Amino acid sequence: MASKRKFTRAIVRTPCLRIAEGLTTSDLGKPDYDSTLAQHAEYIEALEKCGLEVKVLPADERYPDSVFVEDTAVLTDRCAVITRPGAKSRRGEVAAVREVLAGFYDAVEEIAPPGTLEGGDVMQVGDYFYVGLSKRTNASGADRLIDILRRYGMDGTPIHMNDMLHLKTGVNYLENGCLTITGEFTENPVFQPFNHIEIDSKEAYAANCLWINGTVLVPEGFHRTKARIEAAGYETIAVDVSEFRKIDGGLSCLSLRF
Ligand code: CIR
Repeated sequence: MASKRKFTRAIVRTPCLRIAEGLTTSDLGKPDYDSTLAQHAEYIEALEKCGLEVKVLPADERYPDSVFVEDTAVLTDRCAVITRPGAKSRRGEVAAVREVLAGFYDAVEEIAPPGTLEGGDVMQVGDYFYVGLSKRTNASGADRLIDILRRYGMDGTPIHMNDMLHLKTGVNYLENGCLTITGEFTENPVFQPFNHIEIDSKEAYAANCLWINGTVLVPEGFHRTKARIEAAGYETIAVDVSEFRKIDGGLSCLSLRF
């Protein structure tokens, strides 16, 4: 596909033994630890197939949700922004990510209190960032992020939302003017200028797809969505993340790309 965007690296974090204690709203049961490890390895392999060098952070037993590194930072080509997760049990996850990002970025910014922000609420479209006001990201966190982005020549806007966990639970940018989109976001005027690959409620989980260097990772088992994305001209890789789904995690949550 035509987008010139290019990622070269990703950061992921090994699932910890306490992953079954992760926050969840689903009724899909508890993740099985060995299966999460196997699926995580498959996920890393998919990132590598897309050309990324993957840095794997060690598991941290203090934080059951720490495998979902996406929520701990917002990465741009000019700066990294360390978040302040709205979920209190996740707040300490940022320390290890801050440390590793300091090795890759000269400019590392922070979301300061009373702001809260989780990376799953941030969707990048070029130099413009859509920031979901979810239960995890408040107006102060969104404003603070947008202030930081402006200092670096970028911009953004807050997006009101009702019932999804994160913005990217329901809308994801596949570059080339194209979004996967579902539920409450489908009719949002802000997203009307884009081409929509509308995901119906039966496959809503698959709206959280992940574009990497022209290939789209799609969760395993969502055949209609996969076919629609392929029909739009993308290569796809199906990745089984069913164990992470049990604690509300999707494909994008499992990595930071830059
Ligand atoms: C949580 O509730 O925080 C985790 N169990 C799931 C986080 C998913 N992250 C994401 O969508 N970016």
